Amino acid sequence: MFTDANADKIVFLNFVSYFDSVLNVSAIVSKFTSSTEDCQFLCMTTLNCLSVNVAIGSDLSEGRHLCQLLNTTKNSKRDDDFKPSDTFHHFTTIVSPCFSQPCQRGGTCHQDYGMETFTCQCVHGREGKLCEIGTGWSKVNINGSVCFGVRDDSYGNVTVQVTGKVITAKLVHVSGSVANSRAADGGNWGNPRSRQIRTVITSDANEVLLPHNYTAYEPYTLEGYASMSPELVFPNASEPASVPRGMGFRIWFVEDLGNYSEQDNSGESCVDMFLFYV
Ligand SMILES: [Ca+2]
Ligand SMILES: [Ca+2]
Repeated sequence: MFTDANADKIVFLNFVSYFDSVLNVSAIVSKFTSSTEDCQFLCMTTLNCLSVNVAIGSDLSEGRHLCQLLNTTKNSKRDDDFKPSDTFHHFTTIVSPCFSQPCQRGGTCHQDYGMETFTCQCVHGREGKLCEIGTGWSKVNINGSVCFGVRDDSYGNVTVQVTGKVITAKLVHVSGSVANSRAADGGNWGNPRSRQIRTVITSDANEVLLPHNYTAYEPYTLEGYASMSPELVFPNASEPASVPRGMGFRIWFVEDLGNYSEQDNSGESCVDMFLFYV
């Protein structure tokens, strides 16, 4: 819990609190809950719930508080629907724009709760609203990690956010594992007992881009890395390539890409993909 910088509101989880206030509209659901947090949780798990009124006083027999789930917010209603109250506190959900991690290249997102906007605090050498200007690693998948499977064309999709010149890419393992046969254990990028790597990056036309000079759809070795490495950093290209916003990349397990020996595979790995801008 922390206090909003510009108001006397207190932010708990992703709710803004308005004590001794009520939004006087019809509830989509009214229930008794044991605490304000339980009421907020009920709202978060109820479709269309955008705010709640929670009774200050409890039901004397049960010790529970009336919880009204509302499908609107004070900002979307007439002013006279939102009023001081002796009997209710009001809490409004905020959909934080920081949840989608908009700040690139290690920038830190700061939510402005009053305005429901954000600012990016960029690391040294980066600038721009999203820290998109400057050189260095930039995460391409900004809405959570990207997962790829091992059979039936279950590649992972990544879309470029920032136009620029790129010299290489890296994949950082986040979760999961992939196995290339029933007998093999799962690894980050392939069989953990092998140095060989079975994960590649292609264009959205399935042309293999990384590793470079890769033609057969086969496991490969990458100097300094193996199938359990936490990340794969591909060697720099001989010269930078132009990468436009909107360009698609795919992350593939090689047997799935080559359509061989894929039906005995299992698992899924989830990764972050970064491009190095120059
Ligand atoms: Ca396939
Ligand atoms: Ca196989």
